[in-house]
Amino acid sequence: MRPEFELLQEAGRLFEGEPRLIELQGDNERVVFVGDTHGDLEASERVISRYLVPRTKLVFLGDYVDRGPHSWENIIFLLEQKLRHPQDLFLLMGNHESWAIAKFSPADFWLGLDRERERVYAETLAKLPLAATADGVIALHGALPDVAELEEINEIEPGSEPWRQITWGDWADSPGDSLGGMWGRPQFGQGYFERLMRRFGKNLLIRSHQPDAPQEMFEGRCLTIFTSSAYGGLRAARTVAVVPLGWEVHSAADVELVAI
Ligand SMILES: [Mn+2]
Repeated sequence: MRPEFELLQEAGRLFEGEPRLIELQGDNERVVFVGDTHGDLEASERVISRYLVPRTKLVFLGDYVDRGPHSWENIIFLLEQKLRHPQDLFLLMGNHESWAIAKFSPADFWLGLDRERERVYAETLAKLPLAATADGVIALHGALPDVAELEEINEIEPGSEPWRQITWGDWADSPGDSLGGMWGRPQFGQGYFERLMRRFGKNLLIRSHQPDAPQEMFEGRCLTIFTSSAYGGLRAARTVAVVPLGWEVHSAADVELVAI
């Protein structure tokens, strides 16, 4: 048990030193975005072995635990990789990492922990960054936060409305702005999407979270990917999005989707 707590403590310190908005620039060739892995350890291992290479950054879009059979192994593996390669790999927060803020279901990973481990995991994962950006791309778990400017993502407090929009937000392939939503999952339409993307000066949103969403919405500018076999059915294919850096990405057409 001791090494597990040390790993969590060390990872927590690392996340405290990261901004909530990760800005990827500089001498990088590409960014690889990874959708929900949800207890699919094999998916995470494959991504790391293929893409943890020079001049490539890796961004995981959240939801590492619950649903799949290897939640514990998956989150431990990812935290170890993060500690070993802190500048090359980034772990964003999904709704399944926010147990400290609000309870949800299914939560097989969280409900299987004893009190002390539940507390330490919840506190550690509540420190994760919320979004990443590179050139024309913004990436996060669910929907865009209604903040005045991109940099304000750094000030978002877990539990606030913008936090809920990022970690729990859904998109509907329809016009309209804020469409309500149910069970704490706010839902947004194209009007909201266009308004926020213009405000942030971004062209393409890459996100995960919503298994019933079309892979592309809003003229290919909202791309939803999954990297877990845990959903089964239509979402069983494990896909990552490879985004070239150094030129302006306009839509999903500029992104390479790779099955892993
Ligand atoms: Mn999710």
